Amino acid sequence: MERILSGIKPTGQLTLGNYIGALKNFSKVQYEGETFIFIADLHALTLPIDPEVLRNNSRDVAAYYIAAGLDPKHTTIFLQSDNPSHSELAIILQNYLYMGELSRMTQFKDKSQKMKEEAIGLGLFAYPVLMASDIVIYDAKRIPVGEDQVQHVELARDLVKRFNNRYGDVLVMPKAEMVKVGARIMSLSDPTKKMSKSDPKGDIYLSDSLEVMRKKIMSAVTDMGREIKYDVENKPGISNLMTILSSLTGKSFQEIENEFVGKGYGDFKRAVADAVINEMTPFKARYEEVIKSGEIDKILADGASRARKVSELTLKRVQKAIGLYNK
Ligand code: AQP
Repeated sequence: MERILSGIKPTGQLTLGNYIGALKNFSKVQYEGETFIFIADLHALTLPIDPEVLRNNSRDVAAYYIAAGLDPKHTTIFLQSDNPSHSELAIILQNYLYMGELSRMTQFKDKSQKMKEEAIGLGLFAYPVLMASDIVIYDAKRIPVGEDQVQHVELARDLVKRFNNRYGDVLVMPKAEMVKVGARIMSLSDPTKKMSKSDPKGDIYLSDSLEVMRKKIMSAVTDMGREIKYDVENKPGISNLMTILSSLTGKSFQEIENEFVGKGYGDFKRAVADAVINEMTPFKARYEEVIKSGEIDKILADGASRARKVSELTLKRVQKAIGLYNK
């Protein structure tokens, strides 16, 4: 059985983008392999975060995983910080990725852009090293991610190639995979920018009430004209809303265009809001149940112990291959 691995950083309120590009897909693919889904709490430290916020967000991400349908009996759900093998492997693998390639990563450039150089943490720069370790430590082949994380998986592939060229067939080659529709949901206030947890405007947060979600969709930025047409260049706002509608209902862009011939933006936005609310109503109810059930800590503890068993074997294999004494 192939291993599938992914994670989400508990850096802020998860968005509809995280739901469509990641969460919903995780629960869809989980039974296609041996699946590991973690809460990337060490990655969340790469930018300043309040300890209490980090703790609460971490619990929330776990609850959202289960609410989205991840099955803890099948899928290993755990906190990254509960498995020290990730960090141990990162210390080794950092020697096989180079400053030049790390400095070319889009996420690093975006996040460090407005910072003074002396304030940019080493962790932010080395983020892809830890991410490569998260992946290869489980011999994971399939990495379901949104579009923004593909570049990091590509770098992990470069690392595996480099490492294996030197030491033989030690690491398993991973591959990023994205949902067909919705791998990059854009901001509702600026549809040329990705919908992001760290952007206070233009996001639909999974924690928003259903009424707030509807209001945000009804006031989403749209484009000139009144035609409902998928055209990212000339109609980025409508195209983004069509992507949301398509990913939640399974309707193709053509079907949506046909359905709204002769209708205006108002009718279309109402349909998008209905689809989001339809999806979010049971999801949010399930989230509340999970939080109340008190089952999260046990799921995370069981997950961590399963994860550690698997990753210790890879770590040993790597240590032995590179010549660490007595491994
Ligand atoms: N807008 C999006 N559309 C589709 N997929 C998305 N993802 C994120 N935003 C969208 C995917 O969600 C997974 C988890 O994301 P992450 O927590 O690892 O990091 P991020 O979402 O890339 O970070 P943000 O939202 O910019 O917020 P910060 O950096 O502040 O935490 C990933 O698979 C991601 O692709």
